[in-house]
Amino acid sequence: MAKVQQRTMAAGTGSVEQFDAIVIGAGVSGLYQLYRLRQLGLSVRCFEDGSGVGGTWYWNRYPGCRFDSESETYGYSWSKELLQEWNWKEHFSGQPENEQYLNFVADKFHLRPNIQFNARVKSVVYDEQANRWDVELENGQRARAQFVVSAAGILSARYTPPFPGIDSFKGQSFHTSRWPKEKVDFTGKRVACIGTGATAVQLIPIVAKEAGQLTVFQRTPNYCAPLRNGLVSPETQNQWKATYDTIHKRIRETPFAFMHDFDPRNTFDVSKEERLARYEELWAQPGFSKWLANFHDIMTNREANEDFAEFVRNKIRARVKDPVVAEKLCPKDHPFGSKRIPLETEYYEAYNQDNVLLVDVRETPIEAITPKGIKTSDKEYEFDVIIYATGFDAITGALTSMDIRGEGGQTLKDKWATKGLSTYLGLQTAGFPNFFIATNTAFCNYTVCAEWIVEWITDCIRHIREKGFKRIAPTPKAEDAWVEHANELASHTLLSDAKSWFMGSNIPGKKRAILLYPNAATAYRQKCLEVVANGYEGFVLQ
Ligand code: NA7
Repeated sequence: MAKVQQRTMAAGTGSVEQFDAIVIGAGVSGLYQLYRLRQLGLSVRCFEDGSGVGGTWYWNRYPGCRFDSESETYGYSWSKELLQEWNWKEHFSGQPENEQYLNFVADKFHLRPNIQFNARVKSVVYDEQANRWDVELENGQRARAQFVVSAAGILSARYTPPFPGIDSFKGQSFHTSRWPKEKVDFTGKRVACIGTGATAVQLIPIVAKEAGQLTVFQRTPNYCAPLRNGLVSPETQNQWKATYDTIHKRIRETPFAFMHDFDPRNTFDVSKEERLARYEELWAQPGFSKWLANFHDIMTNREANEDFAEFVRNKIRARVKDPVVAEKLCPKDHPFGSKRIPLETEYYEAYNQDNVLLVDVRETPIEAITPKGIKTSDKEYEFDVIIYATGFDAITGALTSMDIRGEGGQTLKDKWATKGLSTYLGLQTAGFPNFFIATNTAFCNYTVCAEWIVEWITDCIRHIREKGFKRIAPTPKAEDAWVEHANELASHTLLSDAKSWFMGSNIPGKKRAILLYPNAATAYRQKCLEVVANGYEGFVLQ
């Protein structure tokens, strides 16, 4: 049974609720973390900024938002009952259904009583004497706990470029990750979309069908590959339900926790004809197979990568009628897969519509947002709606947007401003004892690694309590070695050849370093388990 929570009065500051643990965020990681900590017998409060559960699947309501992971691999694997009770409608499930799923989970496991909604965390401050974290919400409410787990997400701090005049626009404007709950009606409207990342690629074909005129402002074209979504037949649904054990076994063995595994051959081990046949075969398959089931040197050998990149460019050229537009849509300045591959449905066909215009902002940069629309170096475009599909301050942004202060009053923001993202295993950062990060920072099908991470943190907290320890934090030496190891691995891949959120280089001024552990998820998990087997090697337990 969870301990009864207590309230105390901190001198002159009003009521402070006391918990064993506080979880920040009620998305995929946060909901499971709450469930596991409660199961452990801890008193837990989850603070969630939104008015409902879902995290990414709560905030990103833009048209077309959906999984790029196969639905049967994205759902939680930790409850056999849940696996049998939930039916996925589509092979790559859409946002409304994903939000419903996470609501279903919250209800089924009675998680809501432990969640406070509309509760944005402002600060998280460590009291060294008491070994407790003081958490304060934007509304001034305060709570205190021995453990804090941030499940605030890797892609939740939105990024809007600071265009001059951005607040002067008289029409409607939306960032894709803060999309309104009410339907936005584009009928007959003049709409702008800034950005052509994975989000925009999902949104553009849908808005193009509705809007009077859609103008896409593109800085960097992406290698977009066909998603090949479809409805799940009752037979397939039943087959998944009968074989979830096999599905989960498989995704725990593949490098990135998808159903796909690399072809063990090198690209140039096979003849040109055979290679092309293999590319076509991959292209015809749904999901990330084109990336993650390709020849295994695709992300390490520049010529191999270029061979497939040109194949993708030819696919784009074949679909876009105007050769000038087609060429603008062909990426040439970064290797295939060095940025996240957007998966698309009728994306390239949108550019064949008379009401869709592509503006290359490398040729004519955006100079300002004006009351009427967008001014580039070439002309002023007038709009009724501007959509910012401009991405996120990934991984670090959700954490540095809170005032998190550890030992000696050091802020996480300052620590990472000078060092860049610095953690040990992505799970903790030195100087912030009992502060855990429950977000998946491996290259991994999100839920799969999030489950591992939540389970690792839960076991760690259990260990601390059972063995009579009070706190855990990594040593600076172990953390530095981990960061160096991750960057060393990245240097052997083509990942650093692109400006992307993987490298933090999508945000002006952000320190450039690999933000996701660039190794197989299986290797990441193995390392985390080894650390435990070696008595929490690299951590100090006191
Ligand atoms: P991304 O992939 O970071 O894409 C953001 C887009 O916004 C990208 O095309 C950027 O161009 C563009 N952008 C950003 N700043 C500007 C300025 N100043 N001018 C013009 N264009 C700009 O974010 P998404 O939301 O699409 O996807 C994020 C992840 O969510 C995705 O990888 C999935 O994992 C889910 P750039 O490429 O930087 O030239």
